Amino acid sequence: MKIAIVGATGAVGQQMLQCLEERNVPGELKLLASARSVGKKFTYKGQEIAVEELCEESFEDVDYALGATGNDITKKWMPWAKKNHVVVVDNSSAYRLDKDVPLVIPEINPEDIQKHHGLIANPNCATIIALVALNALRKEFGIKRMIVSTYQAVSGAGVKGIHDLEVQSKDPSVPSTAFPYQIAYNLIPQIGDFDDLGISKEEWKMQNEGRKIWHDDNLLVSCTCVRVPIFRSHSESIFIECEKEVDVEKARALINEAAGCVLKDDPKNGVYPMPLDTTNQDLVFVGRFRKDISDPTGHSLSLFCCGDQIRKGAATNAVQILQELIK
Ligand code: 11C
Repeated sequence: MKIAIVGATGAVGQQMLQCLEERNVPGELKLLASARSVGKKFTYKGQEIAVEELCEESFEDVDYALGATGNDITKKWMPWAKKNHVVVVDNSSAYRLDKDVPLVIPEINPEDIQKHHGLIANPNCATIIALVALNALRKEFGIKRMIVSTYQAVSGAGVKGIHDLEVQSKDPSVPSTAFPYQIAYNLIPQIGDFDDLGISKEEWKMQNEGRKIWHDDNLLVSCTCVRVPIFRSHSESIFIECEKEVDVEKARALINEAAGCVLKDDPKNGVYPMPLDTTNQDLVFVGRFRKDISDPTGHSLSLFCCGDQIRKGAATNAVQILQELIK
């Protein structure tokens, strides 16, 4: 069995390589990237693998592919993979909302994987982190509406984002390459282009992808996405309005048992989720539970969560899907 990582030299592609090794996924590995990365070598399971140029013939000997390229490049190579009957798990947003493409978080809707026609999409990182944190609460209380504010790390914008923060932390006058403004010592309330409603592409993903993953076309989400000067791990402040009255103690107990979650909720003793603590591991930390005091019905809950968006928000989630596929 041969697995290809397409976009192997980027932040997500490199993390996919590490996750495949950590999880001891069987099979040979092929690393594909653009011409300028050809010849770069990476160690996988003790062996050096050279990066090959992504081209039409790349998929002839490949069984599964993990996609870590942007939308435009993904649309170019997807027909090449399809022609060779390669089963693809793709991290771009190019096909996420297509009807015949399952959009999967393995802790939530693993059964959708089997409905694939050669392509399974990995959700947006902020969506994955929020939905993993909320899934058990949704099952118990029923979520009607969510208000989410994200605090998204620069590595969500890839290696250029990491470079901008590193360089600008020392010299703020260096222009950004990944962001519209200086990111060091700043916040930027824009991730993706805005539409006529003033909502950014990233902000739409939480509702559109959330509806598809939870199979709930009535889910309502208001989202504000903000880029913050943090290297790694996205954080999210979340308000949920539920069908049933919520119980804070019950919520804590549910998160304590929930797949993919770690309960971090003892604020008086300084215990709450923080992005430094979730960096370079696969679980979503959830805490700061409190009833929303502005809702007298008691149906609303506020919380805070953090997760490593390159791991669980991208590479780990894709590798988990692959593991389900080859099980
Ligand atoms: C960011 N969430 O932090 C974005 C990156 O839809 O997969 C991933 C965009 C996506 O900039």
